[in-house]
Amino acid sequence: MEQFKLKFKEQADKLGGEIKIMLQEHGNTVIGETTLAQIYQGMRGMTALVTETSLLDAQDGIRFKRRTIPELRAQLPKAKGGNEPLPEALFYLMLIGEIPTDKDVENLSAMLQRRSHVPAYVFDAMEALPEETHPMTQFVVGVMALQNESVFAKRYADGFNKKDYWEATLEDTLNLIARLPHIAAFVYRRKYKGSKIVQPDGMLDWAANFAHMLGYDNEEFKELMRLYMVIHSDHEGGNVSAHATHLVGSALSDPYLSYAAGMNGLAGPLHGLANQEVIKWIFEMQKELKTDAPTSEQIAEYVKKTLSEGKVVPGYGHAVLRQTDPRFTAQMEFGKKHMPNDPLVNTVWRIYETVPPILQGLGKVKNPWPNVDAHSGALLVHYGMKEYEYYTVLFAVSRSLGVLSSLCWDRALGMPLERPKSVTTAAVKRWLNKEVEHLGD
Ligand code: HAX
Repeated sequence: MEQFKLKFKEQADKLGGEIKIMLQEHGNTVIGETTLAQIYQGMRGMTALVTETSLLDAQDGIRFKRRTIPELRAQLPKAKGGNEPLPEALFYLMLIGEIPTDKDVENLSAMLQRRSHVPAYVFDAMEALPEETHPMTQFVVGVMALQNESVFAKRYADGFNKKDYWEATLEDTLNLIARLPHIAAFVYRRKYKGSKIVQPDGMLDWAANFAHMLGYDNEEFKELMRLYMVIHSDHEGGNVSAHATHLVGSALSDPYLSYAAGMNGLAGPLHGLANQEVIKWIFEMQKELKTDAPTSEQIAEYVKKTLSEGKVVPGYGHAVLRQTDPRFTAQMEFGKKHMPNDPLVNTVWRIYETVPPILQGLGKVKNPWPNVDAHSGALLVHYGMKEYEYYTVLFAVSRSLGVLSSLCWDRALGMPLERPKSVTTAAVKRWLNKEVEHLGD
């Protein structure tokens, strides 16, 4: 068995043993209360899941093994001549729990390269869709077609020992992560570049090869892809894409089925699709105001109009964060370094000065600050990628690193089927009226 797999198994066995003892000693310890409002209002603030890959703090943002985004940018290995962290290194950190050496990352990149072949029937399945089909739908159809290759599904059908679930899940995870950039690049080249497919370059790291297959060989764009793939990878377990992947995986649906489910959630405008909505909204503002550099006053007016039409300001707000998202800040730093005078990027920064006080003034928005999606599109447009409907596919490729790592942990730790209790409003009323002793009776 590959060294990487053995290392993961070692970590998982160690943690599994610790959890067993912890549950023996503290299994009945109460961790909090649940309010009626919480079950009606999206379960905000309810601790109900265990996710090993990352932990979100409302003020400091996401941490991976206790490391913040700025720390990851400083500590994770880089490509030769590059300054941004390699996503393979973060994947290693999420599974093995330590910062890999340059050699570890090289081995992992090579392992992904070896697994990256996508069978022709997958592209045929995507080709069967009308070209105007949304890129996220095309992408998920590609993933679903590839499910035929699932090692987990095959071994389960043959009847395998539950002790081996983790290995088949990791096998599928590595294969899927290796192949996703090909599927994603195919969607882009098919829909926007007359189906002129760019062949992979086996000498490049995972993110740079993805940039290359998309048709962007600019070194700066490759750096952007490395950063992009790192910062979008994971955001603890309760967000829609991570939670959906985990939930579907808990039925022992294989990693292809589980990841596809998560990505269907990512394709919602309140989640990952917000990145396309942000740029669409800015383009529409520029068109309406007949300028590509709107002033703060003009932006403020436009924001108020958006709100008056009963719409949200895309890229702002968060269910957990209560500060500017460090993933926004990382992209702002990238912009300041590589394109400080770009008009669209400057507009994003002017929006950042303008929107928070307006949202604060509404008195109901819990977090008026920008999230990751407020910035990403402007950086992509700078390098020529203006096809904003495609942006969520980039997010999806990155998110595979986090949600699939989590799935490996789920199976290695023997996580069971997820099945919370639900109630009807009639049952709630009966309970409030003291007609029954327990909620749900
Ligand atoms: N613009 C206008 N109103 C907003 C708002 C925004 N950006 N953010 C929140 N609100 C409103 C909510 O719609 C809600 O209004 P109602 O009570 O009238 O329904 C109220 O403020 C309270 O919401 P909240 O508690 O602050 O926020 P939620 O936890 O319910 O929702 C969302 C979090 C991210 C969904 C929300 O802030 C939003 O819709 N933002 C815009 C879309 C967006 O950027 N999504 C991407 C989020 C990050 C992510 O997952 N990326 O993938």
